[in-house]
Amino acid sequence: MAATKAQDKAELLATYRLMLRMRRFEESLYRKYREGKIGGYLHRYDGQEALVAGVIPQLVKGDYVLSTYRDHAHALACGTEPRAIMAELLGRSTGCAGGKGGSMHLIDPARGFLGGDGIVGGPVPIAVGVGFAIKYRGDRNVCVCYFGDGAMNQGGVHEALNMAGLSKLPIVFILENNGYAMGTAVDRSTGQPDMLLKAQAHGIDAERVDGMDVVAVREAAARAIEAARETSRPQFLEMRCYRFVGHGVADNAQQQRFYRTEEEIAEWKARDPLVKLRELLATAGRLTDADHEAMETEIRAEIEDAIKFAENSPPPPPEALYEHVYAGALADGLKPGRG
Ligand SMILES: Cc1ncc(C[n+]2csc(CCOP(=O)(O)OP(=O)(O)O)c2C)c(N)n1
Ligand SMILES: [Mg+2]
Repeated sequence: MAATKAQDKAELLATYRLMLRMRRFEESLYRKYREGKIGGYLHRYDGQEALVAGVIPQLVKGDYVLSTYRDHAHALACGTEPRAIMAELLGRSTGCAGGKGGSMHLIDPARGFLGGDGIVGGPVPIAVGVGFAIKYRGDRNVCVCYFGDGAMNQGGVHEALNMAGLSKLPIVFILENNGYAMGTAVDRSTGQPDMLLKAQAHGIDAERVDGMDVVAVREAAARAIEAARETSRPQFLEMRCYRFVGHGVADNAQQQRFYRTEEEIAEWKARDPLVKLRELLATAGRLTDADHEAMETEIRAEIEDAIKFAENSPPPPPEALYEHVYAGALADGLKPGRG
């Protein structure tokens, strides 16, 4: 793990707490899924927490975040209430998307979180629009856009990267390179697995980061965010990481055997970013076992509260089907009873 200055230790403790919340939240969602309380898909972020916890807390008011369908950690880091996230996953009207989006479509515009996206590569062209708006209005903000290695083979992603590079838009692109797009390894899906070359081909500054080391992520993110904010040059960070669980809930241990080995999974789990950061903080005298237990208890209570809130909330009413589909007059025309 990269060395860190003493004054950063307090922030690292907050980072650790956030990562632990993400991990415990994912575990609770999986339990709810198995109880049959969550419909549709569920993609967990276990193992990749550093990519979000090392970046989003460095943003300021007015900055934006876009994510993929693997979006629970991003929402938590943006400050979306756990109650609103849990209720969304359980399909309740109190969810952050009114219970109509589910796991892949968390959203919280008031906190700058412009949402998850079920379309592979979908957030990248949207980030170009957001980056253009920031620049057009003369704001000093940035847009952070997350996407996966599989998205790097999408046509729209390259068109968007080209526009960002050409128009010098204040975007930090974060490639969550976990080595696989569902069951397809990176080197089985592209003739050029060097992701930095792909970004640089569009005139974008690019850097590779160890996504298992949250200190390294924080440092690279600080540089990239400042560069995008100060110079409006887009930045691209390829973060090497690994998802500890299957692609989605349907991708169980048996299915994963078709594309990755037990040894490979064990090697990456030995580099668990939570364990590494806990060790760093413990060695620095910043996190005792008792502190850790207290943190766990608080987080457990927060999750139980979110579950209770969600389970006591009603589902969206049938007429909500007509809301948030079209804007303005067209939407009014579609309301039931209006012809
Ligand atoms: C345009 C599009 N094509 C295919 C899919 C089906 N699909 C869902 S996730 C996925 C893999 C994407 O992998 P990656 O971008 O590496 O993200 P990861 O799941 O590893 O986080 C695919 C092909 C989709 N959702 N959208
Ligand atoms: Mg991937």
